[in-house]
Amino acid sequence: MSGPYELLSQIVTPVDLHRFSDKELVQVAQEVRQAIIDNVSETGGHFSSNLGTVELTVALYAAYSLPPDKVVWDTGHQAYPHKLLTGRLPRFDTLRKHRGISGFLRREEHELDHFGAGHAGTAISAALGFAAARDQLGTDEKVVAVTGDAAIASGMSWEALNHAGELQTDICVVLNDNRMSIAPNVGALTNYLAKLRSRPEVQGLAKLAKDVVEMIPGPAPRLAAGLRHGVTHMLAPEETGTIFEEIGFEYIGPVDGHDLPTLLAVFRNVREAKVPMFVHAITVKGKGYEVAEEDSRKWHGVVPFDKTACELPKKGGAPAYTQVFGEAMIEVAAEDPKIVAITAAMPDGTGLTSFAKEFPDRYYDVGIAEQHAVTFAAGLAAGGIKPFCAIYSTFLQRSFDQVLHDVCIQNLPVRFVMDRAGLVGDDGPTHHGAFDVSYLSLIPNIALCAPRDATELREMLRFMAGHSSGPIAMRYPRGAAQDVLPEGRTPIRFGQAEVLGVPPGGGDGKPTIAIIALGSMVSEAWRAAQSLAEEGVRASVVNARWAKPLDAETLARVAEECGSLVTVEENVRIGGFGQQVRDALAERGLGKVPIEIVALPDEFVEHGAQPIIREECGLSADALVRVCRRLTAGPKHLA
Ligand SMILES: Cc1ncc(C[n+]2csc(CCOP(=O)(O)OP(=O)(O)O)c2C)c(N)n1
Repeated sequence: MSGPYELLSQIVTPVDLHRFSDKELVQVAQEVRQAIIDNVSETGGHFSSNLGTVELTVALYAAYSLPPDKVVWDTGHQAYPHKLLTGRLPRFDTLRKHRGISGFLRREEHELDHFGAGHAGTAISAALGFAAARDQLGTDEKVVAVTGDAAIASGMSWEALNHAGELQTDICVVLNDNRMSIAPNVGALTNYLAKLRSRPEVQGLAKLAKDVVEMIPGPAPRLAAGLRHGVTHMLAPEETGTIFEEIGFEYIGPVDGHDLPTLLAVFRNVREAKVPMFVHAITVKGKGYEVAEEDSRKWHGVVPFDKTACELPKKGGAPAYTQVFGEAMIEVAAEDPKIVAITAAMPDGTGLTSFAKEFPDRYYDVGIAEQHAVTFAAGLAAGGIKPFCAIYSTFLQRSFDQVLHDVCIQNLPVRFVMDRAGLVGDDGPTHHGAFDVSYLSLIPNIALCAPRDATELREMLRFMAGHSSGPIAMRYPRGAAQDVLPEGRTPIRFGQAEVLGVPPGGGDGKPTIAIIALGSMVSEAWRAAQSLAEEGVRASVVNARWAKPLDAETLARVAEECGSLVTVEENVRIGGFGQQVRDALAERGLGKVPIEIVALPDEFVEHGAQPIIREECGLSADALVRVCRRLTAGPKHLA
């Protein structure tokens, strides 16, 4: 078959690569790159990270035998070449779409997705687990972990390297070093890697490895010994010991991660080694698509774009919560010099990029180190500073013990700001912020609020700045933050809900049902109440504002007045807002008031466009209308 993917379309599984000559593998790489450009420009997805791993993946998969060998990808946002080399070309146009293939690796999606991820820093631990399992079972397959220069700086990666150095088992760690996280990479380790890249004696090594390999016909296990004992040491015995060698790895590199012949030579030999190997590959994010090479940050994750014009569509519409937070942060910080902001490698994602420019000395990017970010914030708070720790809901899961043990037990006034709380859409289950109401509400001392719109976000942030009696967190969703509700607002007070009442047009008389909504769901509740009003059902809407402490007094009053309640939240039901409302009412003797809890199910919600998956979970105005109709049609326990 000829055509744009002449060779790639013949590859169903990576061992098919063994049939191709090294020259043909260069063509395979070109086709993989083209398939990424062709498809991601249609579907959106991670772009620059995947263009950077094309040659690395082709070389690895041609040199190793998958299966039975195993490759574990860190995070998975750079594993589209892996998907394309494992027979998923025909479905690649469904990438990240509802019921299509995932943007990350998933064990249930493919047998060669050996280990699923989405959060960074897990690959070396998981790969070491596979290697130890192999040793336990007495088999002899090879195990490789591929990790990025930002992911490798995370605590877990170092815990795993430390362990691997001691186990001295057969494992290969490939460092995909492109000097970039999403934004430019940070931290002392980054500076160290830069030093490694620039050492002239080390730069010669890859070439030496290649030259020697080329002199040996056929597979070259003999060279493995040379590599194992460090070509490095052969060349410059004293100066070239790297930190990776010091902790028990044989270090190979740096190698040009786009030079396929060199990569093939290196991996074919590394595969023969039986001790921990560390291959340092230098890559370029966005490789082969000029604008993405020039600005890989902008092209990290993209929406569909015009691949010929090489342009991303202009952003329009209402500002996102992220942007509103970023602006509000600058406002509150301008008024209080004690305010500082912390991000864990997500300056753009959290909206702190402008803050960083405005207050460079009051801004900390700690890298992919959410656990450290939280305890660092605890230290800052204990030292008399007002830290705002901006971490996505899903990534704060990493820091549960730091929130509990370092912040909350000591009642330290750390301010947590959780973007992407709720269903995020195309990134799927690893990224949905589905749990924070549950995992934070169960911790004593912390307060948790959720704004209903942009204006309320600003007001809550200001409230948080002035709240110094203990830890406090705010959650808000991915997406636009327009103000959609009626004019008029009540000021933010600690632990107090806002009763919005029945929308205009609902007629006179007492409401017969109340919808108690948290944060992102307030606008849906309001829309539902508007529809119900048209049908003559008077539904009162309460903007809960606080998941903790609950405004039990107001909720009890509303329950008595309306006689039935629906709670709605973008968090799992178990341990969530609704269950707490039900408990609070029961404690006040109102356990018989009919109450329906609308929340995320006790399962991992799949990826797909936000409106589609919200609707599937019943988190939409239409779904709320149906629930309210059912409840108001049923018998009443309270008049
Ligand atoms: C625990 C965690 N924090 C933050 C992120 C968000 N994130 C996704 S990719 C990425 C950068 C990864 O950089 P690197 O490991 O160098 O890989 P590259 O993108 O450069 O290939 C970040 C911060 C994440 N996925 N997981």
